[in-house]
Amino acid sequence: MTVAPAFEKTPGWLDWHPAPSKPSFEPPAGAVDAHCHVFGPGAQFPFAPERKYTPCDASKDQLFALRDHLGFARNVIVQATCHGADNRALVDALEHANGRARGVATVNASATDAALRELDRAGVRGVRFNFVKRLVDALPRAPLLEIAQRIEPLGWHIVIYFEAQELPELYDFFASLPTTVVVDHMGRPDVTKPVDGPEFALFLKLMREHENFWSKATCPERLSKQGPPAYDDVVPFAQRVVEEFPERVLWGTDWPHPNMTSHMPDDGALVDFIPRIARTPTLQHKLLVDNPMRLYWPEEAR
Ligand code: 0GY
Repeated sequence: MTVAPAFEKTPGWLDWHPAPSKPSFEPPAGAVDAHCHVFGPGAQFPFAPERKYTPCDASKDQLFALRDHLGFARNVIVQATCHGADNRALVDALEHANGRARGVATVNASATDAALRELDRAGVRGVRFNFVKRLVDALPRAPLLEIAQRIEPLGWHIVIYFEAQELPELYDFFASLPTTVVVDHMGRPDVTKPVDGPEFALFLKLMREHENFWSKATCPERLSKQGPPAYDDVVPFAQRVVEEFPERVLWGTDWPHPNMTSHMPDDGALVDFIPRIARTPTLQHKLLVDNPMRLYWPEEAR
């Protein structure tokens, strides 16, 4: 007898890589994978009714096994839109991580102070505002500002996800945010455009003029038009961010790589991308250890 899965994943969705290679690059001791997700399992933690896609299941145990395989010590698990503002799968993963994971949640303005404190207790240290139109319906600004003001006293930060062509319209709103702000995937530049061109210049201006802004130098597999295995066209963009803002960059796998339909990256190869964008041991240590520890485990950071 076959048992129907609780949720049928979106057609064309690629399952995460079943056997990632062992990377040649050895991350420094204490390295943090600062952008990854857990999905479901859907039978235990149902996906949100308002979701724009249905992923494959990707459990906490699979994530922790990948962490160990790649040579990382900790994870920052980011709530993805398919779970909406239901953070139960995230909290479950944090509670079973033996202190080795922290989280970024999605919350509504209606969340009570007690609910925020409970997320904090579980290890949540930030909220994510997602502006990518294929992932979410448009978000009104007023409730986002209200959430920003509510999470500020907890010492949390805000993670923003948007695409480069939306930045001109969003710029002033972003600049008004009161906390540390972390930009996902370098603001998703169009890497067919010049790294010195006006589009990426606006993102660099945001980073230069607002010292509360950080960036993840992540997702070559999403941004590249040249594709695997080298993702060469992403290197100049990521190098620029890592070298100009060495104290304000993070790195992560993005496992299990939601919405990838072109190819499924080998997470080991993604780890081998790190020394191409952070070209010295000092830069690598900041990117993988010092910076994420300062943001997510400040009580342990030196
Ligand atoms: C990512 C990227 C994606 C998905 C989400 O929350 C999400 O659903 O962030 C994407 O499809 O680009 O960072 O996980």
